[in-house]
Amino acid sequence: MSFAEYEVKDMIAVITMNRPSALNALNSEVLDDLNAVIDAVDLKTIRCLIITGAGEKSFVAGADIGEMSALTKEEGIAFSKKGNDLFRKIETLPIPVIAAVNGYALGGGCELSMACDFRIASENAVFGQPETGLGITPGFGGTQRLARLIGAGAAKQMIYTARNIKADEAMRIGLVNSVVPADQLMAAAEKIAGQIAKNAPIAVANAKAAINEGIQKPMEEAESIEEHRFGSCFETHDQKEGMSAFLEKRKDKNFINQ
Ligand code: DAK
Repeated sequence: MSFAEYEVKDMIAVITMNRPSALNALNSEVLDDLNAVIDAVDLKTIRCLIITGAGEKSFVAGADIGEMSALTKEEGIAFSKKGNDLFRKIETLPIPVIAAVNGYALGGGCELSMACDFRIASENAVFGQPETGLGITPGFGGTQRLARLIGAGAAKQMIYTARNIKADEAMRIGLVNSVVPADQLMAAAEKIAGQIAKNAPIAVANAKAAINEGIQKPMEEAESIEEHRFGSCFETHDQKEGMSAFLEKRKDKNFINQ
């Protein structure tokens, strides 16, 4: 049994964090399984990845507090690096990753969702960075990604107070893109994944990289990143196919990721 179940539906893959006895909390084994599954995603055929949690109560309730409680400083750094490297791998995958947040997304769970391209939440989703109440700072990118997503002021309030917020508040502050009833969450995520999968994967990958890389840079450098990413779509099969389809008034497009 894996703590990260993997399922492929056509061109869409779903990873289900699967440790329901601990609300899918991330211990070293869970991180290793997630890492192995991410490495196994066939990037030639899969056009969008969805990450969700097993059960109806929790996406991921954070890093495993039991395991963390006994860490030395050195082990703490190694654990943080393990999570950071994995989350960065997810963030920079050349396919979009949607977090379908089906309950608690706390600490490392909130951070995992933020390493995804965007978040769709069920009405019972709860987000939070409870770390300061545990005597630590967020360690899997929370101080950085939360501030970039919702602004420094709102991120500081969430992190300093360690207060959990419900889905409607997460929506209001821009942490999630939409909120749907729990029984419609996967259908909603798969619908968006299907819309993405219809488009040219090379263009989607370049758009993702342009946004991710450009957002860290001053506008002039960011524009240069965009120009290169734009240019690298040209002379591909999919650019010719997309434009030919428009000019020929064809609805069907055959994008082959080349
Ligand atoms: N770790 C380990 N076990 C957890 C867990 C977690 N984060 N969250 C829940 N569980 C376990 C509970 O211990 C319980 O196990 P049993 O007692 O049944 O064996 C089971 O899941 C069910 O949980 P509850 O009985 O507590 O369920 P409730 O519905 O009453 O409450 C809850 C649900 C999510 C509100 C509550 O479980 C809770 O507050 N959980 C902890 C949430 C939390 O604080 N998460 C953030 C963890 S800190 C770093 C690297 C990483 C991080 C930080 C630094 N560096 C190395 C620098 C990340 C930190 C975090 O993520």
